[in-house]
Amino acid sequence: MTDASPCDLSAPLESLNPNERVKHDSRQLRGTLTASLDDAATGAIDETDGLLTKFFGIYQQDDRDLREERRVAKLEPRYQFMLRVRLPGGVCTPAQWLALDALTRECADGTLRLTTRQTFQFHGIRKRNLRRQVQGLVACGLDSIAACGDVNRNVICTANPLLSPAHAEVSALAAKIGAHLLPKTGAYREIFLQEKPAPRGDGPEEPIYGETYLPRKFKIALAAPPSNDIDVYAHDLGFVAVIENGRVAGYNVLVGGGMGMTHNVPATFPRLSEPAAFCAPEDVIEVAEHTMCIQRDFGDRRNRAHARFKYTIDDRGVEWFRQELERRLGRALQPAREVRFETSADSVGWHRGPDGLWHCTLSIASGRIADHPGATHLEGMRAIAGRHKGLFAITTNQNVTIAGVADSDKPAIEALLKEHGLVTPRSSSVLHANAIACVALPTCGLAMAESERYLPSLIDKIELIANEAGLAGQPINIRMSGCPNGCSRPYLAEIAMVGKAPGKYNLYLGASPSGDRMAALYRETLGEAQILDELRGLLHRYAAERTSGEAFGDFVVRAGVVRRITAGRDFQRSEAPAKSA
Ligand code: SRM
Ligand code: SF4
Repeated sequence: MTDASPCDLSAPLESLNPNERVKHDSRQLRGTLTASLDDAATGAIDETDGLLTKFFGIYQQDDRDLREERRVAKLEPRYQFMLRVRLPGGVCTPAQWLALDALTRECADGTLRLTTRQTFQFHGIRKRNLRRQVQGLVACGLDSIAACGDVNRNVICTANPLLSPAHAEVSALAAKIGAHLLPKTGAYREIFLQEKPAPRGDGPEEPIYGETYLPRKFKIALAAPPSNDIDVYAHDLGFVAVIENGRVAGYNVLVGGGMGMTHNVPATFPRLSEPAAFCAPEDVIEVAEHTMCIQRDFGDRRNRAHARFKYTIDDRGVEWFRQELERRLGRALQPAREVRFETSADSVGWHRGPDGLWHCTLSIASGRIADHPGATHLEGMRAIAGRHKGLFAITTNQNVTIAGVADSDKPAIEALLKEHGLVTPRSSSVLHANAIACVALPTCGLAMAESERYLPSLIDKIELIANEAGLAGQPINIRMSGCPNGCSRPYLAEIAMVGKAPGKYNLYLGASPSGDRMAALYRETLGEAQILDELRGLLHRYAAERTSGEAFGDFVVRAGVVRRITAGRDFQRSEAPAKSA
């Protein structure tokens, strides 16, 4: 199916981004990683090896809260590692939950972090514990291969495969695509599991990726309408299930989405994916591979700020892509079909599925599961995992669904939720439930402002204003990112704060609640008091002037508070007229 040739590097390596040389020279991601891990003189690894570990879901970080103190004490930064789990479709078993829980207490910082792409992150792993951490993961049937790096990442899909046969089909396909596009290098097993190199045939070790992998990360998502919980338009490649009579008839293929940008650099912009074609379920794997390989061959390897698939599509057009895809497939595809999304939100609380089983979606503040006095969430989830017989499904809104609970097991789980403070007025609030905050400080090296640690308290204040305006219970999705990279997909929020400097955020407004229109910049560089002042005026106006059923994001666009964004290219152009504080 794949073009047999590995990555076509027609340009000399020297003319490309330096990361291309690192990948090329790494012997399929081996580099000098073994020596780096074995070097006990430092808590860090070699810088070049640090680029390679990303392909294994591992980032070197340091605790930014401790930077100054350690600098003054003439100590090296508090180096530590973040590890992101590869969790196809965001689903794990209770036994796997228990294993992850034990691992974070043994090797990491004693917390589990649910990410905006349906998986777990561990933070604070010291170098000496990295191998143990990976080995523990593999022992429970998981790993972290390709969770980061210039490869196809975790394939995500509408949460909870137990909801219906169509959901199960979509979830199984997500896992299949992920497995098909997994890098084949033996480096992970050799370095972290300390296994002997596996015997190889004559072919290349990476038949799809070649020696330089992809120009940049590549993200695939599958949506089961009417839920757009996975924000399908934010992905490089999206498959939207066309569901007929409860079964998946095929998928619309969407290409060219992505969120990242740099403040005030208009050549960088978030962009929503566009429909390119419709394909049958049995064609999806082939379409996914060819699409990824089109990006492998045409993506910009000179400039990493222009290397995502969204720029390839924006520069060349969807029609070019469709023709190139059909050329590689050797057949024509049908046009995309009509689909309708209602919301990107999660429905928090208990819901009974058509098969009679219960599903309980828990709102987890900023996705962090930890133990605090009166809120022993890690311990509570451990106790639930100890008796739950179904699955855990992570949502991209950083929540978790305890899926597939029988009538007879529900009271005991409810009691544990209560005992461990997992259900509170805050967690039942619609504003909190669908809020998303990226990790940001203290671990993210790119953070310009707080996010995870700050958003819940800011939402408490926004909620008071909303209640005072008569909007209690009105869902509005609110997202915060510590920098413009957009890990919380803020440009798809009705209200978004994007970090600019410590304590200062750009305020974006006006995405649609179904995730098919981006927000626009409203004000720049605001502190908390100014954000709350602006929102007070707008929320009161919304309460007074909204039409029946009109969402906040739709209102601010209709009322001309912000412009309607119709193309990624226009996104940063809208920044110019916004008022700074
Ligand atoms: Fe992200 C980089 C965290 C979802 C766009 N992201 C990072 C790094 C690894 C920082 C770094 O490069 O040093 C962050 C690690 C922080 C930490 O301490 O853990 C980080 N991204 C996250 C997570 C954990 C946020 C969260 O709070 O959940 C999400 C992990 C998802 C996962 O499980 O795979 C996460 N990142 C996203 C998303 C959302 C999505 O994919 O739906 C986006 C926007 C969509 C997109 O890719 O366009 C996103 N992250 C970025 C970017 C900008 C990429 C770009 O095209 O410009 C970066 C920076 C980069 O790649 O250079 C980045
Ligand atoms: Fe870090 Fe920026 Fe992503 Fe937040 S949005 S996790 S600050 S890279």
